[in-house]
Amino acid sequence: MTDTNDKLSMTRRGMLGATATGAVFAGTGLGATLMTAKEASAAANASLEPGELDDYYGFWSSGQTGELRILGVPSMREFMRVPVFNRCSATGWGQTNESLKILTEGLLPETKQYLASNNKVTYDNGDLHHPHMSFTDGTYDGRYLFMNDKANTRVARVRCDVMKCDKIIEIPNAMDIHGLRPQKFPRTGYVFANGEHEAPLVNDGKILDEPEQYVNIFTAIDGDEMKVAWQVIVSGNLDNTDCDYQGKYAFSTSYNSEMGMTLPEMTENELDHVVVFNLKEIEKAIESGDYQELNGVKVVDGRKGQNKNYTRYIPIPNSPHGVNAAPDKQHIMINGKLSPTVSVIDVTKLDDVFAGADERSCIVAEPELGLGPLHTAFDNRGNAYTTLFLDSQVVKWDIAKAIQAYAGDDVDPIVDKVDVHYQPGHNSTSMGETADADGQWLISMNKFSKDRFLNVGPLKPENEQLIDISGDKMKVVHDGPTFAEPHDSIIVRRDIVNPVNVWDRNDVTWEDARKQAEADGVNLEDGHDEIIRDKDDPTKVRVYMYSVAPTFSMEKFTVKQGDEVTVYVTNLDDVDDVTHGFCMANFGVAMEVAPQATASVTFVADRPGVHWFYCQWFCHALHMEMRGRMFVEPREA
Ligand code: RUQ
Ligand code: CUA
Repeated sequence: MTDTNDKLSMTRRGMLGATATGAVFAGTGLGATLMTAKEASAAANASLEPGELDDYYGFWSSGQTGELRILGVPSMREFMRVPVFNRCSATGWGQTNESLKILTEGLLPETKQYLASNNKVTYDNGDLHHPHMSFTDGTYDGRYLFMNDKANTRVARVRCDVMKCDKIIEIPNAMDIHGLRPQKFPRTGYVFANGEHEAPLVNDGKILDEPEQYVNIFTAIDGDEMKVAWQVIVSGNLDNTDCDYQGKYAFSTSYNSEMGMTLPEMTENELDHVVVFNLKEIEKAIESGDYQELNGVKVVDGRKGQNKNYTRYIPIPNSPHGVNAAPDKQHIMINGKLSPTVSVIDVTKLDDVFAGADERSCIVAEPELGLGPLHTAFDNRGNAYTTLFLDSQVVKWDIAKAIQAYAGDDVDPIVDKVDVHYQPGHNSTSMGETADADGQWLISMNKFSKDRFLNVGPLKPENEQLIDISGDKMKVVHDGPTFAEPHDSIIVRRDIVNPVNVWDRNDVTWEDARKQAEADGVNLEDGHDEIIRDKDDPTKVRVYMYSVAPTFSMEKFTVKQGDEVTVYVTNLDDVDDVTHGFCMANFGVAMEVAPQATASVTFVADRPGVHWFYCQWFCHALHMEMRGRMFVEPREA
C-alpha cells in the first residue's frame, strides 16, 4: 500500500484520539509510516466514515455528456446527475412534457425549423463546460447554477432548491457559447457568456472567405429573467470569461486576434489579448441607442479600433486561456496556455486604461510558472494555484511576491509544485472563486488518467485529484475517475445549499398540467383517476392517475389504436425519498415522479393489445407489484 492509501484508510474518528499525541503511526502492522498529526488529520478528513456528511457540495460539469453532477467534497462521492443538455433515460428529461417545455421554449425560430426537418423538437446532445453559482455581494447565494452548452450555443439555469434545470436559452448571433461567469457584485445580475467561434455577422450563406466580415459575440444575459440583455461585437475568438468584484468590468481571454481560420493563421501573432468590457459604458450605449438590433437583441460594436469606451484590448502573450478573479477583489489572472506565464491585471488601474493610459499599464505581474498554464484557483492566504497542462503539475505561487518580482525585486513567487496525473485543465478550490475562499481543498481536473486505474479499454476515464492545500505543501490525497468529460467544478460550503426534500405541490414546473387538469375538471391535489377524451380532437386522450406506494390509482385504462395519449402521474406520497416512476413498457416511455410532483408524458398508442406500465423507481417492498395495464383497442377497419 502506498503512503497516501494508508492515510486515507484511517478514519476521522480514529484520528481525533490520535492527534492529541502529536504524532501517530498511519496504517497497520509493520511498515507503517510516521506522519505528523496535522498531516494525518488533513488526510483523514478526506475519507469519511459511512454515513458521515461532506463539508462541501461540488458542482461538476460533464462536458460532452451534457449534464450537471453533484459530488461531495472531500469524499469525492458522486451524489446526483442533473440532466440539462442531454436526454436522460432515468428521469425522462427530454421526453416528459415538463422537460420538453424547458428544452424547447428558448430555442430560436430557425433552430426549431431545422430540428423539425430532422424530426426532432430539441437537441439531445450538449457540451457543458462551466457550472457557476449565482452571487450576492461577492459570494455564492445558493439560488441558481448557470452553465453553458458549447455544442449548441445555449445557456441553462438549474434551481438549487430542487436541483433541476428550469430554463434553457439559445443565444442568437453568437456561435458556440464557451466561457461563462455570473456577475459577482452587487449580485447576479448578469451572466456573461462568450461565443467561442467567429462567424460572418449576417451568416446567411453568402460569405465564406472574407475574414474581415467575421466577428465574435460577447453576451450578457439577465440571470433572473433568462433573457439576453445585450451583446457586444468583438475582434478575436473569445475563450474564457470572468468579472471583477466591483460590478464594473468583465474580461474575456481572446486567442486568434489574427482572425485566422487555420491553425498556422490563428497562432501567427506573438500577442493576443484580453478584452475588457466596461459595463456602465455598454449600458449607456444601450440607453442612448448606439447599437444595432440583430435577431431581437441590442448589439453594441466593441471591435478594436472603434475608439469607444465599451472595450479595451490588453495585449497578452499568445493564446491565453483561463480568466480567474482573485478573492482579494483586486487581481484578475490571465492564464498563458502557449506562454509559460500568468498575466495579473490590477482592476484598480482599469479606469486609467479606459481614460487613455497604455493598455499594458494594468498588468502588475507576469510570473513564469511552467509549461501550459490553463486555469488558476485561490486560497485565503494570498496564494494562487495554477494548472500546468504540459508539465502535469499544479503550481502554488504567492501573488504579492509575483507583483514585487515584476516591479524588479529579486524574489521567487513559486511556493510549491505538485505532480498531478495527468495533464490538468481546470482546477478549483473550496469557495475559491468567491470572496470567501477558505483555502482547504483543491481539485485538479486532469484530462488523462492513463495508468491510474484498472484498464477499461481504449476509452479511459478522466482523473480528478483532491489536493489538501491547508498546509504549506500541497498534498494529493485522492484520485477520482470521471466519465466524459468534466471540465470545471465549483466547491461550495454546504450551509449555502439548502434543497427541499419533497416538491411543493404548487411548483411552477407542472403549471401546464395543472391548467389542463383544471380545464378537464380534474383536481390534481387529491385522489383522482380520470380518462378524458378531448372534445375538439377526439384522437387525444388524457389519463390522470396518482401514485401512493405501492400502487398506481389506475389498475387499467383503455384507449384506441392511434390515439395520442398523455399520461399525468401525481405522486401523492409526501415521504422523503419515495420517488416513483412511470414506465410504459415497449413504448419507449419512462419518467421520474418525485414525492409531491406531477409529471406527464405524451405518446401515440399505435400498438394494439395489453401493455403493462410499471413503476421503475424502487419505492416499496411491493415495488414489483406497482403496475397496471393499458389496453389498446385495434383501429376499426
Ligand atoms: S475551458 S481546460 Cu472549456 Cu473551461 Cu479550460
Ligand atoms: Cu413506486 Cu416503485
